[in-house]
Amino acid sequence: MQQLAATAAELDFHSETYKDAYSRINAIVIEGEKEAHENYIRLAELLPEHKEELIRLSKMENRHKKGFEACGRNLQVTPDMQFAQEFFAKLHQNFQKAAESGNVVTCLLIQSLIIECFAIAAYNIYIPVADDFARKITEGVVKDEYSHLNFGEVWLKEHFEASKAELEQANRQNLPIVWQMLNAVENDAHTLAMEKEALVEDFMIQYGEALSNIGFTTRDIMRMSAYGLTA
Ligand code: Y39
Ligand code: FE
Ligand code: FE
Ligand code: FE
Repeated sequence: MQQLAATAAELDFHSETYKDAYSRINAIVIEGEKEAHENYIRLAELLPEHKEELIRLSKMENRHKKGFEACGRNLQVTPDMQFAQEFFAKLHQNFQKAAESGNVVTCLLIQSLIIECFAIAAYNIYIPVADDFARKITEGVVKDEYSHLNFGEVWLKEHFEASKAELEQANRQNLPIVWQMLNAVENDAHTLAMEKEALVEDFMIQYGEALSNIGFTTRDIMRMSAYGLTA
């Protein structure tokens, strides 16, 4: 805590170094929110009995996107959207493939568990080191992300026995991608005073709790968490 505060106090939000790193992190967040918006619309088609709620979540993601675009403008940073699209490409592809095949369990694991836990970890770690404008926006957003994670948890808990095998397979395929993404952003995150170790720790806590709420045993969670740790 002491160390984090010292690092945060040294941040110059208007320095070229900070703004350069922000052009990629801000773009990742904007692209992530945009894809989340589209993913919840797709999920609404796949789960017509939850259409209204999923469309409501998709609209929240669109508001998040606008909020983070304002954060970039506030610092006079142009987001590097090309970088961000590449950053999300693998998860994006896997979501599209699953949606085309009607594998709703995989879609939920990718968006509502993995991406939401990634967002919650990143936003929790960002809030104490953000500029005042971005902090207020991010505090509002992170509350919504918990409700998105909750949607996935509740649905998967209700369909646990029928979903278990697909969840294990989707975890094995997609968790390693998260570690690759964290590695790709480690240096820029560090420039913003967000440490990779803290991001990994927060992600694993959220994701492990989610798997537990859905019905996995501690033993299952340990085994599933080990995938891709060396990516
Ligand atoms: O559900 C959501 O709103 C998720 C799309 C947003 C993802 C944000 C991903 C943030 C990763 C940032 C990495 C910074 C170190
Ligand atoms: Fe969001
Ligand atoms: Fe979300
Ligand atoms: Fe450091």
